[in-house]
Amino acid sequence: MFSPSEASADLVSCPRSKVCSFITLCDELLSRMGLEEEIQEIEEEIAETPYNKATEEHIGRLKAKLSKLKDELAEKESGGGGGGGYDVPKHGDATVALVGFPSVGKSTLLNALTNAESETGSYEFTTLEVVPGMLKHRKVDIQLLDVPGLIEGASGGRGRGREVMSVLRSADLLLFLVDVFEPEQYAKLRGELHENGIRMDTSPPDVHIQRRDRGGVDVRKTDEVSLGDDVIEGTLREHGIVNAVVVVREDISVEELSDVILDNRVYIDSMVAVNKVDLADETVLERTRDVLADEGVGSAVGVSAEEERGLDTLKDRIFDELDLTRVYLKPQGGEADMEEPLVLDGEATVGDAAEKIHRKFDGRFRYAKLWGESAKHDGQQVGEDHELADGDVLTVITS
Ligand SMILES: Nc1nc2c(ncn2[C@@H]2O[C@H](COP(=O)(O)OP(=O)(O)OP(=O)(O)O)[C@@H](O)[C@H]2O)c(=O)[nH]1
Ligand SMILES: [Mg+2]
Repeated sequence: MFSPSEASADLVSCPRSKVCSFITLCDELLSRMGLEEEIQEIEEEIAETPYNKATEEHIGRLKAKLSKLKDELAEKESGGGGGGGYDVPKHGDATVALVGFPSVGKSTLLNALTNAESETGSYEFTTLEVVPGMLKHRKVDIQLLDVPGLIEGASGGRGRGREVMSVLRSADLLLFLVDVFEPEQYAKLRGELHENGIRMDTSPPDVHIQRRDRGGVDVRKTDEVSLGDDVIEGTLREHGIVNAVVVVREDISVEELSDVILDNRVYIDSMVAVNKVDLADETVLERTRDVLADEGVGSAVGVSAEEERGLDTLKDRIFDELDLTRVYLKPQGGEADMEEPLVLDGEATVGDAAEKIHRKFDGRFRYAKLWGESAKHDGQQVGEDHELADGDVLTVITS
C-alpha cells in the first residue's frame, strides 16, 4: 500500500507536476491507490477460498481479474517513466542483463568480465544508470548490462524499478547475481520480475486465440489440458473477449491463459551466479546451495568478482545459456573466415544465415554449400530450410 509520505514524495518528483494540475495528480494517485486496494482484496479472497471443483471457475475468474488489474497498475506506473541513462542501444551478438540487489557486486563483476569501468562502492545504489560492457568469449560479442540494484517492490515503481525493468525486458538472457550470504534474494528477484510481466525459463504457452464477431467462445483443447471449458470461457470474458476460437495445446494455468490474452509478457532465459564466495566457508556455501536448490536452481556458478575467481566457468555458462549458433562464412572458392563468425539463434537455418548476411538475398538465394556437424558430407548442397549446427562453415550461392 501507499503510505502518505510516499504519496507526497511522488507528487513532488512527478516530472509533469508543472504542467498538470494538482487535482489531476490527486486523481491519478487515487486511482492507483484504488487499484492497489482492489488487487489486495482479490488476493485475499483467492487465499481464503478453498480450491475444489465447485470453486474452480470462481477462482479462475478472480485470477483473471487479478492479472488484468495488475497489468493496469503496471501501465499506470510506467506512464511517467523513461529518462536519462536507460535507453541502451543493443550492441554485439547478444545482450545479457545483470540482475541483483544493491551491493551484491554487479558493477565489480562487469568490470572484471568486460572492458567497462562501472563505478563500484560499498554503499547501496552506486549504479544509477545502465552501464554496458562488452565481453568477447568464444568469438562472440556479448553485451553485458550493469543496471541499478533491484529492491523489493521495484515493479511497483520503488527505486528506479520501472526503468530497470524495461531494460531487463529487452535482454536475451538474465544473469541473476546473489550474495553468497543471502541466497533468499533470488526468489525475491524472480518475484519482482514476474510481477512485471517477465516470464523466465519458459516459452510462451501454446495457446491461440482467434477473435471473431459472433458465435461465442469455442474452446478446442488437447487431452492434457486440465482447465475446464467454463474456466477458460470465464477468463476470456473477464478480459472482455466474448467471441473467439481458443485452441489450447498445453496444460496451462489461468495465469498463463491471462498472459496470452494480455499479450505483453516477455519470455527470457535466466541463470544464476553467486558472488563473494571468497568470504564464505563450506557451511555457508552448503546453505546457499540448499536454498537455491529449493528454488529449482541446480547449478549456480560460484564467483568472486573481486578476486576474479570462477570467471572462466561463468563466461562458459553465459555462452552456453545463450544457445547461439556460430557459422563461419566461406566465399565461393575462397578460404573460410574462422575469426568472425556469423552469430545466430540456437535453431537457425541456412535461410536465417542468408538473411542476416544480406537482406537483399531475398529471392536470389539458390543453394548453400555446407561443411561441419550438420553436414552429411563436406560441401553438402543444402536449401534454406536446413538447420545449422554451431561451428558450421557455409557458402551461400546466389543467382
Ligand atoms: N569480498 C568481496 N567483495 C566484493 C565482491 N564483489 C564485490 N564486492 C564488494 O561489494 C561492494 C559492492 O560492489 P558493487 O560492485 O558496487 O555492487 P553493485 O551490485 O554494483 O551495487 P549497486 O550499484 O549499488 O547496485 C564493493 O565494496 C565491492 O568491493 C567479491 O566477490 N568479494
Ligand atoms: Mg553497481
